[in-house]
Amino acid sequence: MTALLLIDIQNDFLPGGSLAVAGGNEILPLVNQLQPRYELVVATQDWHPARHQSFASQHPGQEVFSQIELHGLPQTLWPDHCVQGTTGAEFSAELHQNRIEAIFRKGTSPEIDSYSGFFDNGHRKSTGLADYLRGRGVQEVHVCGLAADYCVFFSALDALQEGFRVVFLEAATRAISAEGYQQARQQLEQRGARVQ
Ligand code: VGL
Ligand code: ZN
Repeated sequence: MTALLLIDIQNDFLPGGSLAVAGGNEILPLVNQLQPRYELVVATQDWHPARHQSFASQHPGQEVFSQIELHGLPQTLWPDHCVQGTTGAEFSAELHQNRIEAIFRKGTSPEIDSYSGFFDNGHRKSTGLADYLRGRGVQEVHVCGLAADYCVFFSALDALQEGFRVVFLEAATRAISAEGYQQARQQLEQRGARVQ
């Protein structure tokens, strides 16, 4: 069976949010239209503690979007976003949520970022998503949401590595960087994902 994964469709990634992805709101009608076509719909939610180390605000003297090394991993420093319990962390009010059977939260450990819905960026801790999908008999996942070049990309990459067939629903994502997205798309296709 095939599951639809809704990646991080949260207010902070939508226009008006603190880490807004240009045109992010444009995916909502399509995402809502797609949901009834799948037997299983699962969502991920970026869910950071207030002083998460991926926030530039936690590194005095460092600028937003600059790159540092954090505990041995490359880390982009983001504006504060998707802080647990805030409006920015909530799913868009426009997103139909009635068909979402499970929500996997990520980015909850303050010292490590988590772009993928499956693992943190160091592949140290699993969210349980892969086992959940296997338990539901899922063999193929279709991914959409925000942002195409970060969380949707890394979720798709991990899904491939976990042995799922992967379809990247291009029209139902938007990217932070166009160049970043071209690279991501190429890598996904090289590793066997279908882009449609
Ligand atoms: C994301 C940057 C930081 C995303 C999450 O959902 O793509 N990007 N945290
Ligand atoms: Zn984040």
